[in-house]
Amino acid sequence: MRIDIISVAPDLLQSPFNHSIIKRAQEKGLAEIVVHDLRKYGLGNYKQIDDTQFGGGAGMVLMIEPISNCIKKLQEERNYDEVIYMTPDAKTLNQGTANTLSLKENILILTGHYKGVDQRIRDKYITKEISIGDYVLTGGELAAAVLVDAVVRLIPGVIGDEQSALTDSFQDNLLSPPVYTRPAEFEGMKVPDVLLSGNFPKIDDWRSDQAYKRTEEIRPDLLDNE
Ligand code: 6GU
Repeated sequence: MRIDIISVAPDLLQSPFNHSIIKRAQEKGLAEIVVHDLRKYGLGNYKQIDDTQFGGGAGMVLMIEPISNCIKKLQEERNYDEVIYMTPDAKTLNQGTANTLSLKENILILTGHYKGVDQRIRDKYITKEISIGDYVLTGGELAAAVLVDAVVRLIPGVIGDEQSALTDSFQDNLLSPPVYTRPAEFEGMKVPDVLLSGNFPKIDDWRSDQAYKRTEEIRPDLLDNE
C-alpha cells in the first residue's frame, strides 16, 4: 500500500512512522509512506498557504491553490482509492474503517491546521473525512499518524502472528479480555484458575465472557451498535 500525506508540519510525522511495526512494514515493502510539505506549494515569495476567512472570524484558513496544486501533482502520478481529509468535524475513526482502508492500494491523506481548509477543497477532492475523536488537536498530523498506524498494522504480512490482529479489541465490536503472564501469583494476587487449567474450550468461553462483561461495563454503546 502507498500512503501519501500532505502536511504543513511534515516533521511531526517523521518519528511515528520510524518505529517498530510501522517501520518494519515499510522495510518489508508492504507499505510506502511519503509525506509532502504543503509549504513547497505556497504562493509567492513568502510561500503563503493560509489566509483570513471571508465573512470575518478568528483563525486562518488553508488556501485552495497550494492544496489543489499539490493534490493535482500527486494525482498525475497515481490513482488514489481514497483522498482523506483529517478533521474534527467528521465521522470518527473505528476498526471497520481501518479494516476497509487496509485493503486499498493508494490513499492520499490531507491534514488540516488552523481553522481548516477552504471548503471547496473538500467539495472537489475529498472522498472521505475522518476524525479520531470528540476533542480538538492543534493539527491533523497526529490524527493522520493514528490513522496510518491503525491501517498499516492490518495489511496482511505486517504483523507476524496473524491471529493477533484478528483478536484485538474492537475487531468483533468487543473490548479485549484481561491478560496475564508469569508469575501466577504476585503479592497475593492470583491469576484466574481457568487460565492455568489447560482446558482450552473453557478458556475460550471465559475470555468471551470477560470481553462481553468489560464491554457492557465500559462501552455499552458498542453493544447497541450491532
Ligand atoms: Cl482529524 N484533526 C484535528 N485537528 N483535531 C482532531 C481530529 C483531527 N480528530 C479529533 N480531533
